Amino acid sequence: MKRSNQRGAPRDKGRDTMSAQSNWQVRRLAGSLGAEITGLDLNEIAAGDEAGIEAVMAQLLEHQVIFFPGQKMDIDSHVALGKRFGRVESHPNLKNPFTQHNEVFELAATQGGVADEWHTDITFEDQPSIMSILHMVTCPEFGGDTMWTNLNQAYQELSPPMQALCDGLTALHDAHPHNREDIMAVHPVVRVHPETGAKALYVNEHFTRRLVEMNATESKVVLDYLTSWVKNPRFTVRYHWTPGTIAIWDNRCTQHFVLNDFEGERIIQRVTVMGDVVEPAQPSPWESWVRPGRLSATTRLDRQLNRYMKNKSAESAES
Ligand SMILES: O=C(O)CCC(=O)C(=O)O
Ligand SMILES: [Fe+2]
Repeated sequence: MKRSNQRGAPRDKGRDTMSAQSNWQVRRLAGSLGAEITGLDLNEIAAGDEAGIEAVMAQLLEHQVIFFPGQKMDIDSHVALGKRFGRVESHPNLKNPFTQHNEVFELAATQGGVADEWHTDITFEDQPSIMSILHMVTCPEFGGDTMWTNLNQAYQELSPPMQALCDGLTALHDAHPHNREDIMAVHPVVRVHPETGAKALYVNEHFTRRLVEMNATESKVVLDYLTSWVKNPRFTVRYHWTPGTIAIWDNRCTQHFVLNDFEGERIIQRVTVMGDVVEPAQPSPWESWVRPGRLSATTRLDRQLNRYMKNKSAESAES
């Protein structure tokens, strides 16, 4: 049976998985999520047998974001590690002028690459990313920490009436931060984790634009509330980087945010595992909002949603 708790869910570990991690030291970093793991070489896991990958996945499901300090990974091994978990892809919208590897995405602070708005990666796609694997290549002497928040806990600590409302909603996401408002996807506001069965509050201030079943002003108030609720410090962990650290996070139940409080360069490289299917807590019992009445100045608030709905019905008519 699937189990769910605030921390994600430890899954039953087979004997091989247990022995693969018998020398690991796992140190929890906060009450809500996050653990630092030492005593292993991720290069060996990338090249090794299935038990090592299973063990990493078990730790990820339990802690939602895991950190491996002191690793010495080159790009090939980083990509190989990602491929052990699924299909890897570079960033769909952002150009990557810094590396030759097209599966790797690089962010350099001096080129404007600081992700200082709370988000889950790539939620503007129909099938967003399952997990991200980050290599901290260059980090500042002070500052530049990254925070993660636990979206299972954020959901669980909503009141029952708010949970019931959210369970039946969906939300429109777009790639506006990359100047691509035309790339849109609709996802449930509450999703069910395919492996742990835990429900997560799946809206983020970076990519989520609109609650589909509500009018625009209701949507704004509720979405503002939910996207600020997930930032409750009690749901978070904050990580201070050292060069060479590898972090792996589960995009199905977390958001993250970079503190833009540093000087000089900060470079990260990311391999992104794709192919997520977003399962709702329940099908929405409500129709999508279509603003009744004639066109007016406030019609602009519904224009993007209407465009999305039109595109979708054109697509389904074609197929
Ligand atoms: O720079 C970081 O710590 C995280 C950047 C980020 O948002 C990402 O790689 O998805
Ligand atoms: Fe990100």
